[in-house]
Amino acid sequence: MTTSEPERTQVAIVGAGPAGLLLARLLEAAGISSVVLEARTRDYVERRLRAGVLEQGTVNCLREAGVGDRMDREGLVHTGLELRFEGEGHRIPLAELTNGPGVVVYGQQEVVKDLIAARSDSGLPLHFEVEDVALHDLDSDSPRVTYAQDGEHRELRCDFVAGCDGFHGVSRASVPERSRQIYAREYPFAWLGILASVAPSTEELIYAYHEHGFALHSMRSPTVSRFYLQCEPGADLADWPDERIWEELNLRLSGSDGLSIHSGPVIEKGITPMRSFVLEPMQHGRLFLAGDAAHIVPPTGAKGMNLAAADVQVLAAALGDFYAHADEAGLTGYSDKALRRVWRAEHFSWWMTSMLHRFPDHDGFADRLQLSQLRYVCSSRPAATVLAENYVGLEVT
Ligand code: RFL
Ligand code: PHB
Repeated sequence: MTTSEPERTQVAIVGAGPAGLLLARLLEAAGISSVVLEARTRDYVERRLRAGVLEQGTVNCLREAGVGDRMDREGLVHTGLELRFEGEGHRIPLAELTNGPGVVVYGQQEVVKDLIAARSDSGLPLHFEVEDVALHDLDSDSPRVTYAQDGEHRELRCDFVAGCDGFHGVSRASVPERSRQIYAREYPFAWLGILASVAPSTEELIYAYHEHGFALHSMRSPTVSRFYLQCEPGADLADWPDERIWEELNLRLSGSDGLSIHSGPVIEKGITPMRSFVLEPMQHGRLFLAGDAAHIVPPTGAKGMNLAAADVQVLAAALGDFYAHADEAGLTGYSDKALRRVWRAEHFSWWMTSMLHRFPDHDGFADRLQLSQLRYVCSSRPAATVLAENYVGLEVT
């Protein structure tokens, strides 16, 4: 393999998910150079089906970054959501309870497509299909990232490395064990998710608690629906033919109001493990971790992508202060500031997950506690407001 001349940039960004791409865009606006390195192909990254709910803070950030036009045209504004239990739906009026606009349902891969298109229009470096990414000299003022591309060894010299490479990336592993703490929980269930080309059977998202387990009805457009079912952690897709999925969705989501789920061709199917995970601090020397590289939440609170966007807003502002005013306070405080929001989201996501899923040790006592909690959230305005303000996204101080 040949070795090319080292490349130089201010911030090396590892990973082109929402965290890495949005950081690159925010740095571009601040006049800070960056190179983004991504292990997968552009096509793979643009098709990877994941989150769907954007908090207002994320929506505003995408707009201000000049990548909100298609989201504003195609995103679905939701002013409420439904909690369903004992076969009855209960609406939580998110917008009314928070005096705000609610949330926007717009697929993560659409956000990613918009950010990649903007990066490519600006003609700035974003390298796909890089291999063997390794981080070096993170304790010095001039860290390096080495990688391989197109049969060549390459080296990227920089001032800072942003580790935005998700839960399975290399950045987190570059933080020495002695310098970090990990806080984690595995949940004893997983989510089976499908995307189907069928009109949604509801206008707003439905989160359902049912004796067979949790179910969620979400959507992507007037003709595409997204559903999730709680399943065994080691579930095999082969045991979940489409008919079984539709049957189970109908069972868990239907009720006395006559709601029934329209079925249609399943475009995609996958199983997602459920875990909570936080690494502290989110920094080591000149390496700053953001998004899933530093933390995971179970998807019940719809928080993962929003946290990734919040992290990089804090990081971009801190890097802006460093380059514009030689002010390091933002970088020094990055981890503490980001972690305050992370832990709020960790708690909310754990709470939603605990309230809505069936646990293996489920008994009559647990059932009555869960139902009582659900009834309380749906009947007390202050309790509903707790759910609503966390769901649409809090100002965390
Ligand atoms: P990503 O999206 O995983 O991107 C990381 C990128 O890094 C690349 N990479 C590498 N690149 C170079 N070198 C390496 N060694 C590399 N290793 C990895 C990867 O290929 C990838 O492109 O992390 P990021 O940017 O931090 O974004 C986080 C979000 O993707 C994630 O939190 C959300 O999808 C979570 N999530 C949800 N979040 C929400 O805000 N709202 C939701 O409604 C929501 N629903 C969900 C979700 C996640 C789900 N799954 C599948 C886990 C629903 C589901 C089912
Ligand atoms: C989704 O539409 O994919 C989605 C919505 C809400 C969640 C999780 C995922 O809590």
